[in-house]
Order: sequence, then structure tokens, then C-alpha cells
Amino acid sequence: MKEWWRRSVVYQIYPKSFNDTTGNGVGDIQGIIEKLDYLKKLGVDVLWLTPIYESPQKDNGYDIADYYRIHEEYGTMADFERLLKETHQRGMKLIMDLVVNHTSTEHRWFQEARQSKDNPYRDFYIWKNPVDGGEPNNWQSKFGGSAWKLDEKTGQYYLHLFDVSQADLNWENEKVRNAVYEMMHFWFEKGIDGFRLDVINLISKDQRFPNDDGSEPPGDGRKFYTDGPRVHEYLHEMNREVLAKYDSMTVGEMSSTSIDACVKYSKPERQELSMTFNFHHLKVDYPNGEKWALADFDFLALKRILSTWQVEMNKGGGWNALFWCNHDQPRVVTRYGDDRTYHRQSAKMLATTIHLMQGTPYIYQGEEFGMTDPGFERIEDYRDVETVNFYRIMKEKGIAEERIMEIIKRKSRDNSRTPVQWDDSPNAGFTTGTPWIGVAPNYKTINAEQAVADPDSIFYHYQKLIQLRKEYDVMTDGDYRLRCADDEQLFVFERNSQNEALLVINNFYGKEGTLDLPEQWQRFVGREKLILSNYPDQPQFAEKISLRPYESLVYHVT
Ligand code: TEU
Repeated sequence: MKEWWRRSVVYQIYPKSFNDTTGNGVGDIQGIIEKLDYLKKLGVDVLWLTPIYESPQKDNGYDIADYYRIHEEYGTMADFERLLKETHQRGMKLIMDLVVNHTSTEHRWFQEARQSKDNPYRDFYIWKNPVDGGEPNNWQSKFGGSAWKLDEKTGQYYLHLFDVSQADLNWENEKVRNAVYEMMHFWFEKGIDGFRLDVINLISKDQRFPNDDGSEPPGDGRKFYTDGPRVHEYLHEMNREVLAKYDSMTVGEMSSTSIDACVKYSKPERQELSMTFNFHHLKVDYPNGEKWALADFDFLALKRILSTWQVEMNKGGGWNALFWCNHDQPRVVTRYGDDRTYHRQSAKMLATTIHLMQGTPYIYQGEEFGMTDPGFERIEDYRDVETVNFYRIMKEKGIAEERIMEIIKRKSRDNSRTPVQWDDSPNAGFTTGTPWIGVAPNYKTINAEQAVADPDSIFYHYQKLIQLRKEYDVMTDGDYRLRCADDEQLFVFERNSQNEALLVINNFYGKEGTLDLPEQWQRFVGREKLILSNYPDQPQFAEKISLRPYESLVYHVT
């Protein structure tokens, strides 16, 4: 079916932490195969694997050394081909992660390029001469420090927007683009169903490479490469040369982007991508836009941002990827919900909020049964390169260890990278060995086995959300309207299509609330049908509706 991905629900697998069958403490492909029936039971349509290519693992696979080989800790190409076959046999699809803004500095191309200035691969990367004896400009890496590294051998700097081990590819070079397209064909010819494209909106840099004068925050140079000058040209070329030749889906990860850009990336007529991830709703707890600082989340800003993206993307003809969690973000039930008293109610409410919007929903491994942040207190418990870099930079600035660890505990990407909690056995059933990162201490009470055995668990709420998406076209095709915009506790919105409508009511806080039913809905009293809730019983649908802590209700009317 054309554009099957509009009606699909995607499940993101971070293989390193998913399921280990060899006892080496690292998840593997065979471990994914052994959980396919569990994923089929949940009801997801598409699996997204984060990178499984050969990699030195400095950034857990987002530093690729060979796009054509499987990282040995995860298994072999034969294992991958078996996973793909078993996934398809269950009626599910599989997409891979495409990381082509940069490669590992251990990639053959970079190893060649650094040999000499006239090496044929030199222009696969971005090299600049020193300026005033130092870095070519003041751009900063997203993992801290300068975005330039001096290569002593040739006396030039190379650009790395992420870790120093991740050298940015030069997309101005047609040979780079053709090498990427050739590699994409290789994976499509194996039978995959699409790609998630890593920071794909960063691939086109302003070729002047100017200093950032700091006139616009954060002044780290990102305005000179984010949604850059030729990015749409490149993506349209990628679509023409590769994507259009397959019945595929693509989702672009857009770092620091804009609504206008995302409409352009995902508007079908432009023939670029299917949909986009943006992160604006996951920065409402970044004081002054700063990730590595603490603030409670701004609920009104959250409602406003999510609603604006819904309305503008719908108006513009774009398509949203809907998500709270991924391998870079803390677990949403800890971040925006309550992972203690109202763990179950708040997890279900958050799931309902995002799945009832217009777009394609993504579930991150373990989210479906309410995995939480692990609460690690010591820097020795962390593995993430971004976290470790932040820790080092803050220590160099003389910030107190206690303050640094308080921030890391809330913000680290490792919060979502602890092993999936399968059951209450040692290491939560993830491995018989020593896990590469610690297991969250609450695995004995929060695990998949317990969830599948409990009809009222978070797992079955996600299963129901997926079933409703198949049953009610309005969940996919309906428009979006925010109601009660100024309410500081309730997130109320409706979805309307030709002959049906949904009213979604979410109490975002652990206290009672009252909804004054929007006037437009009072005519439906007595005609409504409750299709989803997160308490065993439900309040009466009337002009005033009393809501319990984190209570979430979805009404359908025709
Ligand atoms: O993430 C892009 C990115 O900017 C993330 O690092 C995230 O926004 C940031 O860490 C939030 O603090 C992609 C991948 O998802 C991430 O895992 C990689 O580290 C990064 O690109 C480089 O490939």
C-alpha cells in the first residue's frame, strides 16, 4: 500500500542493550530474533535498528568504520539476513540507521584521506588550514570543545561536529554522494524497508566556514550548517537516485531544525523524505536552551510546541514522527511523568498523548512497559561519550562533583541505554554475562515478563493504542486542534475528520483536576464512546469532568 508508513507504528531497537545471547554482555542480532514474537504481540509494524555496522564503538555505532559489514559483537551478515527474513515472515518491516554526516576516523576512506593532501580520498572529508595558528573557525562540537582537530601529519584541521573520532563527510564532493547512494542500494537490495537518517540536516555546510559572531544563540556555528544551503538539493538527489526506486520509508533526524524546513523535508511533492524527527518538545526542560542545566519542564511551552508542529505540519503537507523516547533522551516517564507513585497512570497518559496526535508513532525499547531512568550516581556508571566529555569539561571548569552528577543523572543519554529489563532474573534476563552498562535497580518490579502477565499493564495500553490506530482512520487522517490552551494542568486536544472526531483529555500532573468541557463538545454528551482510559473506571462525560492524577481519556464521536 502506498505510504504504508503513515498508518504504521515503529519500534526502535538499540541492539547493544536489547538482548544478549552469547553472554558477552552486549546485545546481539540473535537476541533480537528471539524477541520477534514479543514485538509481534505488542503489534508494532516496523522495527528500526540503530547502527549495527562495523564500528570502534566510540559512539555506540554512530561512528561507522565499514558500511558493508556487521559489527562482530552483534553477529554476522547471515544473522542479519535471518533477522530480516524472520521479521518479514511475521508481517513486520525493518529499517536501518543511515549515518552519513560523518564516518569513524577508522573508516578506510579517512585512513586514506589523512595520508596526504593529494590523496584521492582527501576531499571525502572537510580539511582546513590553521588560522592565526589555531582552529579554522570557532565552531563547537555538539559533544563539547572545538569542532576541529589538527592532523599533525598534513598540518590541516578536519571538521567533526560530534566526537573527534567522527569526521564529517564532504557532501559537496559528488564522489561522496555516489558512494553513499551505492551503499544504500546494497542494503535495499538485501530487502530492507527504509532508513532513519542520522542528523541528515547537517550535511550541507556554508562553504565560507565563517566564524560565528554570537549574534544569535548559541553562537556555536550551527547556523552555518543546520538545514544548510544545499541540503534539500542533496536529499532530492538521494530520493531520485535511490529512495524512489523502492517501496520504502525514511525518517530524517533533524537537529535544531525549523517547522518550515521539516515541511520541505517531508512534503511528498518535494520527493525528499517521508517524515522527520524534531526535538523542540524535548527541550522544554533546557533552561535557556542549555541541555546540561536543570529546570522543571515548562508544561505550557510543551503544549504550545507540540500543537504548533501539529497544525503547521498538517497545513504544510509535511509528516511528523511522534515520539518521547529514543537512545539519546532520558526516559519520558521519569522526565515528564512520575516513575514512582503514579508510574502506571502517568506512563499510559504520556503514551496516549503522543500516539493520538497526527504522525507516525515511535516506541523506544522498554518504553512499552514503563522502563525508567536508572538513577546512576557515580561517573563510573556512565559510558556515553557525550556524558563523559561533559563531565571532563565541567571538572576542568571547577564545578563541584556533586553538582555535575546531579545534572548527569537527569540528562545523560545513558538513561535510555541500560539493558532492556526482560524479567526479574539476574541482569533482568538481558545477559548471562556482565552487561556493558549497569541494569536499572528496579528491574525486579518493572520488566516485560511481569507486564505481559498483567492485563492492566502499560504494555497492554500500548498494544491497545496500536490496535486503535488500525481501527480508527481519524487517528491517522484527522486534523488537530488544541483546546483549553491556557490550562496549566490539562492537555486537551481533538482530532477531526469528515465524519468522526476524537476528544483526548490528559491530566499531566499528579493531582486532581476539572475539565470544563469545551462548548463545541457539549452537544456530544450522551453520544460519546470512551475508547481508551488509564483507570479501571471512568468519570461521567458531562459539562464538568473530574479528573484523577494523570487521568487520560479518549472519547470517539460520529
Ligand atoms: O544524534 C544527534 C544529536 O544531536 C544527539 O546527540 C542528541 O540530539 C543530543 O545528544 C542530545 O543531547 C544522533 C544520534 O542519535 C546520536 O546517538 C549520535 O551520537 C549523533 O547523532 C552523532 O551520530
